[in-house]
Amino acid sequence: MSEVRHNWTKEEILEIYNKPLMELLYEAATIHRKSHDPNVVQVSTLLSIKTGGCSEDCGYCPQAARYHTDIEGNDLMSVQQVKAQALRAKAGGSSRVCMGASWRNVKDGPEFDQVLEMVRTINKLDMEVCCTLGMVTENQAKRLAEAGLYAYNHNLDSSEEYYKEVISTRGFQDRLDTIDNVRKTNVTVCSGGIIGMGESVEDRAGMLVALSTLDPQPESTPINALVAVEGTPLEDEKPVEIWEMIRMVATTRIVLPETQVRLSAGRTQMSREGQAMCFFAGANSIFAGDKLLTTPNPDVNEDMKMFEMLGLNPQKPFTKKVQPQSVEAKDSQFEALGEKPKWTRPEHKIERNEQKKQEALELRKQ
Ligand code: SAM
Ligand code: DTB
Ligand code: SF4
Repeated sequence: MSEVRHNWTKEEILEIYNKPLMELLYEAATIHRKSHDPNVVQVSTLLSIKTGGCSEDCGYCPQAARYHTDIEGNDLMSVQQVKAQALRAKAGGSSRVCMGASWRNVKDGPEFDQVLEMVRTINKLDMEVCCTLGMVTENQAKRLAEAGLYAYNHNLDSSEEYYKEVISTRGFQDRLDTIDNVRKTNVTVCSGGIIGMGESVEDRAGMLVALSTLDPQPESTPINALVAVEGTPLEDEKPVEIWEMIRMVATTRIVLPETQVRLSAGRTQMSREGQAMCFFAGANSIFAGDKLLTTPNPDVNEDMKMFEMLGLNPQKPFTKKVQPQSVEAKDSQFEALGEKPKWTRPEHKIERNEQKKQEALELRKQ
């Protein structure tokens, strides 16, 4: 086991990030081996259970209704559809299903009840269940836990400073508050961010300060490379260089030694060699399946060939933590409180988000 520190400074993290690469890799790989089997990689399958039409202005996101992207929107999937997809994912070697919804926050009501039923259904297939549904209250987090949720994904996305340059419709503190609410249950926390949004290396270090200060630290940390989607404010950002991804993964591994570092969005741009270096640097999880939420991901068969070539084995479900029990809806201890959300809406202006919204309005008039 490695010592877990919650007092990393930005300067210390920058020093790690900027080390000569061979030293950085050696240090990260050494720490990795203290807490993890270097030949085991956890495989999650993403499932977009409700797609597009989102009220938020996240500058990276093709699902924000205000931008003009050509994704296909969908209402909430049925429990049966979700079960069929989960069985497919299981057959393909995934130990976890991560259900994403294009919501700002969870609202009590029939749709949330349906999501709780999806959680029960997948847990009964003996797979780890993760949800990423936006902000949640303590009561909602408890209801998800009671249904058998294993993990909740809620990314900090960037440093607190750069967050304001990307999103104006919700605040960084709201993200921390949601993570806090999840922490009041036995659901594990999955939180990470995105690189390649035009942020500085200082911002990347700032995000890692915020993640490492969480006590306990997140059980899993996705590192996404921006998928620059046409029509979003970040459409023109340059692709992340593989070296930046490797440095970010290695630094995350050193600063969050026990977390499962997930190589997330952006793998279609990465060679096998590049991904192998990320695994060496401490990445030990991926999203598998030919689609992320709305954008492409490498083919599952190609991923399995890569695993074989590198001698990697998919992690068995519930290796890190025991399977939660699902309480049936009729036996639930909790009721929907119908709380009025207390989440903030800072609504400062972000020039490029405003511009893309205007362009979308013009395009819709045509
Ligand atoms: N609506 C919920 C929320 O924002 O928390 C859950 C779904 S949201 C799509 C989940 C995460 O996906 C975001 O926090 C962001 O980190 C990541 N993401 C979204 N679009 C992305 C993109 N174009 N490239 C990389 N990561 C992206
Ligand atoms: C995370 O950190 N990355 C995933 C998952 N958590 C929900 C989402 C990536 C989305 C990439 C863009 C898309 O496919 O829409
Ligand atoms: Fe909505 Fe989540 Fe996309 Fe932001 S990241 S626009 S909250 S779906």
